[in-house]
Amino acid sequence: MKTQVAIIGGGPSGLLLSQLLDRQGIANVVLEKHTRDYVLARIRAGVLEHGFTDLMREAGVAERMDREGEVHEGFYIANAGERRRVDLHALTGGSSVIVYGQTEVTRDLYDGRDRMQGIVVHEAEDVQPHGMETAQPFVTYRKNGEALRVDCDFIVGCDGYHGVSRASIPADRIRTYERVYPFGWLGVLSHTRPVSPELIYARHARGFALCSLRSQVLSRYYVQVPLTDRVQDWSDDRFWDELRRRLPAEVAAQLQTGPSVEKSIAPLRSFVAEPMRYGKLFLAGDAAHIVPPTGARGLNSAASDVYYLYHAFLAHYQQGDASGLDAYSDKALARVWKGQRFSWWLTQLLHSFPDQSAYDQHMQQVELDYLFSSQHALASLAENYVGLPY
Ligand code: RFL
Ligand code: PHB
Repeated sequence: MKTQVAIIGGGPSGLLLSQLLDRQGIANVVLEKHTRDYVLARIRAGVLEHGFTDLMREAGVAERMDREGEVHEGFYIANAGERRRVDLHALTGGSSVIVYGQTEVTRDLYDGRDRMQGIVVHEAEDVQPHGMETAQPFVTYRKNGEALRVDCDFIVGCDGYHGVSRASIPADRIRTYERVYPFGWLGVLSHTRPVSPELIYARHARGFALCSLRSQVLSRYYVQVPLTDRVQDWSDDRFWDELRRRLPAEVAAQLQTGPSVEKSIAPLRSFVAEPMRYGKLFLAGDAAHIVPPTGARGLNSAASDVYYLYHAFLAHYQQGDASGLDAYSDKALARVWKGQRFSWWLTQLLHSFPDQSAYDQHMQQVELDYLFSSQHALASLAENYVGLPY
């Protein structure tokens, strides 16, 4: 096969870039390791910022998101039995977020690719980028036992944290920064009415908890757990009991419980790889950076990479201007690091750490007291949560 841009990974980053490029007549191929059903079964993000939703509209795949996604103008932070609202709309001069699951985003992107007869190869095995430092890069893979090759102008690695793209860059050409947290999030999806119409982020001595949702009949809840816990340690009953204990009493009393339809544990990690380019290979999304989910920045940071890269490819192919591609890594990383800062700060503020001293606990408490006593501090939280400008 011959194409202009070979995209490794068919998650939200790869599919969104593919869809945007195709609509501008830039040929591309997506190589995805897993089946479509597998990709769609992963339950992940739920909160989308404006930059992301605008990009979905530009990609022509926003119709269902605009119809079914819920606009949220605020969320709550609970602490010591008390719940206080962060009024995103008032604090940002009219901004908000959209609650719409990553699963639905991915489904809409697949439908968009189908409508345009885009090439998305599933179950592509042993995908490997080559010749990144030459004028003729290419990607090899196997499908149904057959060895195949895609020749291209550029390769984009959208293959997530465990992908092959970043791993193919020589160690002396990439630097990584990492912080691993000593806990994970146990998440449960259930066909129950959400306990609150808006998200609740709860700090508690027993550990953090989050009440989120996918719709008014589908709830998504998380509790902080030690990394040693396994999903099978957590019966539904144990999960609901623990969640109730970490919520303010009046919220816990309202909690509707039911069988879980999905239950999984995600470790928390902060990670950045620099630069996000090696010759003809560009990295985007989780392939280059990871945040703990606390600030709802992961998918949104992936979308800003896609935005910068998409515009850089447009300038290259439509005006013969390579400056956007040359500036991509620096531009994307400047915003990525701000997302890292926000996610690290909110994680630090709301979780209990195993080695936390009484002093550290006081610091969390006073930080929250200060936050809700200062419109400036609240406005800073709000502007980060709805997404910094591109
Ligand atoms: P993905 O989604 O990991 O997709 C990468 C794709 O590449 C494929 N792949 C390969 N394909 C070919 N060859 C290989 N060698 C390959 N290796 C891997 C994989 O099968 C996969 O399909 O990365 P992408 O597209 O960059 O998207 C990133 C987002 O998925 C991620 O940032 C978010 O889910 C993070 N996240 C959240 N982000 C938000 O913005 N808002 C949220 O509310 C939010 N909540 C969350 C989250 C992540 C969570 N977990 C599970 C860590 C909540 C949780 C619990
Ligand atoms: C989710 O609904 O899965 C979700 C929402 C907000 C977060 C993280 C996850 O900060």
